[in-house]
Parts: sequence; structure tokens; C-alpha cells
Amino acid sequence: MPIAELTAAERTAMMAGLPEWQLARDDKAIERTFEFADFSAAWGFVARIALLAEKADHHPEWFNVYNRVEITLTTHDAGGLSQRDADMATAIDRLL
Ligand code: HBI
Repeated sequence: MPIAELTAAERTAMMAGLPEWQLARDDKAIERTFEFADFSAAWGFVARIALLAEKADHHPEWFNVYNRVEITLTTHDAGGLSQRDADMATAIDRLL
């Protein structure tokens, strides 16, 4: 089933609930950077997100160096932001 890109109003509502995230890529993505105590904590976080991503069939773009994890969420199938990105960002924040 095709997944719809969020409208501008839906994006605004989404971002109101995700104050730690920023819009990116001309509103086609959202991103957040996380800092942890050390690499082990960062990698544990990445591992837990990987399990969420597989369960949701919705996978982040991410970068990790030592204790920093940078995550970008977008929905390739929608060509921009979808509800899946909002749901995944919310689930990621709940891991903290
Ligand atoms: N993850 N972020 C993201 N965006 C997608 O469109 C996507 C995905 N994971 C799997 C997936 N789509 C599959 O449903 C196929 O569409 C590739």
C-alpha cells in the first residue's frame, strides 16, 4: 500500500510533538543528534533502534562516531516525511 507524504500542516503538528528533532532536506526529513557517555552506550542505543526498525519495516539513516549518533528519518516510499517517521522518532525518544 502506498504511503502518503505528510502535508505541511501535518508536519507542523508532528514537529510540535518532537521538540528535540529538526526538519531537514527541504522538509523531506527530520534529524536529531544524540550524545552518550561512551561508545558502548551509543552502540547499545543503535542496536535497540535496529530492532525497532526491523519490527516497523522503517529504517533510519544514521551516522555513529564514538559516543555520538546522528539519525535522519525520511520515508523513501513517500518521497518525504510520513507518519512512519513520526512514529519512529517517537519510539526512538522513548528509548532515552
Ligand atoms: N525505511 N526509511 C524507510 N523508508 C522506506 O520507504 C522504507 C524503509 N524500510 C523498508 C521499506 N521502505 C520497504 O517497505 C520497501 O519499501 C523497501
